[in-house]
Amino acid sequence: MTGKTRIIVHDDLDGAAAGAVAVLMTDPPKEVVHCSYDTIDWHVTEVVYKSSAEDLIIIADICPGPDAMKRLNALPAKTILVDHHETRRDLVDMYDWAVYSSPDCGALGLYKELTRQGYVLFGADDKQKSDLEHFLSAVDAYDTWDLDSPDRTRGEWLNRLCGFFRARRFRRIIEQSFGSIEHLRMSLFELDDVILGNQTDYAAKAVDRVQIKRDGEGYRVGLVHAEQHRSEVGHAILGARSLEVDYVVVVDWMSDALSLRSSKVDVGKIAARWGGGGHGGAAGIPTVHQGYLDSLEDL
Ligand SMILES: [Mn+2]
Repeated sequence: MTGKTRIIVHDDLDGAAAGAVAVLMTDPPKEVVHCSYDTIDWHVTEVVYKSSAEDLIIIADICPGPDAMKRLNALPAKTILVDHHETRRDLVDMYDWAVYSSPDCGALGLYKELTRQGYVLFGADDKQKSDLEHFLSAVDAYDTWDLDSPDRTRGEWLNRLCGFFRARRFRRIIEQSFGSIEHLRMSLFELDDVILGNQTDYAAKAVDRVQIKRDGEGYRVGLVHAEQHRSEVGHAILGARSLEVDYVVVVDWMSDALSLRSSKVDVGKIAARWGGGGHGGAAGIPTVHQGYLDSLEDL
């Protein structure tokens, strides 16, 4: 009887990608756990308890603490750990089944290590293999802050996608598509429900952190930083009666933009004065105009 592949990965984009790599390159049956540093030792303890000598244990983009590493080392089951986090490098270096993959991210490091050990992408054609490699390169550019990489923008987009889907569901999408960009674009259509739910939560949280300012013309301004759902955030703040703002400014440093929204004041005119434009109710200043932000006074 053959054993089970037990996979433990970090619960972020790199971990989800590493989980997909592990699933695509190993034999069934498989079990995948996504975890954080708070829960990794607990999950490893459980795997240690449940595993048999025939199992293959794969841990990637995260490393458990010293006691859990000792317990893994004492197991008869084959274990492969790949991590790139500097903080646990000494621990990783203590065991010959553990690989410190930096400068490669966890997922790319795992892909290279499994390949080195003779594992293959089972049943994948050339396009699927190259899709996965391109996908891993984008994950790597994002996760290791490689700002010069041509894949960096794609990596940022993948990270947002992973945030919407959550790591487990995103991993499954990668397993089905080998990270193909066409398929990932299609997956956006499945996102409506997830996004609508997330937007509402996100906008409600933005209301809690809004700062009230006064602009040069004496208007009461609700200022908030938000990288997503700018319109929903704007509407939520305008609708919050207790804030009584004349207009809202959503600052998005990711895209260097200020979004202005109002139902009382002509924000198009205000934006135009600072090099932007738009309509009475919705306007934008296309690059973050420090002059405008500096002109605001605390209330
Ligand atoms: Mn990572």
